Amino acid sequence: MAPRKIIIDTDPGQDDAVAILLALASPEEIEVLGITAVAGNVPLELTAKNARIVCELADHTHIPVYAGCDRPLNRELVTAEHVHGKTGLDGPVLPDPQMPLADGHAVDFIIETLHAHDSGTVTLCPLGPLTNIATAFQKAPDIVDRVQEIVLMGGAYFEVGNITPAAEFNIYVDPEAAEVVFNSGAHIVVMPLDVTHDALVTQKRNEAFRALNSKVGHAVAEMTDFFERFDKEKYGSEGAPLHDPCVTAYLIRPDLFSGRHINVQIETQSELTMGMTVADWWRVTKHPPNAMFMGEVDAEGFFALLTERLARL
Ligand SMILES: [Ca+2]
Repeated sequence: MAPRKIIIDTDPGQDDAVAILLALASPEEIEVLGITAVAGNVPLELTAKNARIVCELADHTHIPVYAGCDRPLNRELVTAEHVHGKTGLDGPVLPDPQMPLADGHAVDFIIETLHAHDSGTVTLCPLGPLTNIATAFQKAPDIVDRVQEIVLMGGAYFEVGNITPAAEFNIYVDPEAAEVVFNSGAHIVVMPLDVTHDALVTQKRNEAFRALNSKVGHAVAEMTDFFERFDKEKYGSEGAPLHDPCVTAYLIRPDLFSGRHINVQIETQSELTMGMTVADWWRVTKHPPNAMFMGEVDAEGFFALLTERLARL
């Protein structure tokens, strides 16, 4: 089978970095057409820089990296330096990128790419707030039907929230954009906190990255070491959750995940529960399903895949 063509829309972020590395390490299953940066974990200037740092870490400097929206559709940007550090990629010491940003805006790249390829052959992989994707859908509504699938990290149901008691960070930062995407009619697969909080980098899994004894292995071990501190304090968990790599792992091994095809609505009105993903897991409404909302991951299989693929870089 031909590899699946994807655009990674991202706000790196240590876990975004690992998600990108997993995709770049898997050319048989995944062809990365480009990477689009969005403001999220840290401001756009840093996410656009970090995306290039990651490409250079993997020696994939031919991948075009575009800068996108620098703030949510109609809100001030909320960032997460408290989790990811000042640069967004705190942990390893990595050189500033030499590769330039690609010319043009990320939103235009998304639109042009969907126009240039056969309908139904390009998958979007958002790993941050959905601002770039929603802006593209608003600017060129005809591209929605051309998207093969949107596989995104965002939201939560049973785990509820991580940035507020009710909301997950990516959706909270730009709930209006999330609403556009979830109501678009595109085929959506969601990796919520319910899944990603089971993808924990335990000490043993961190050591497996380090034992790769490569530039990439050491960098990933140091990145996950860094944001582990935060999660251990917050949740008392045995390691940091690797949120975003669940998206790229799904493209390679969908069988590692299971969930339900259900209706998911985004809260955009209440200040108390802003950005909540109201997921009809128990199917108590008659609202039609609009998303495959994942609930479980085979964590052992996920980390085995990740470690095996990172060894290739
Ligand atoms: Ca992210």
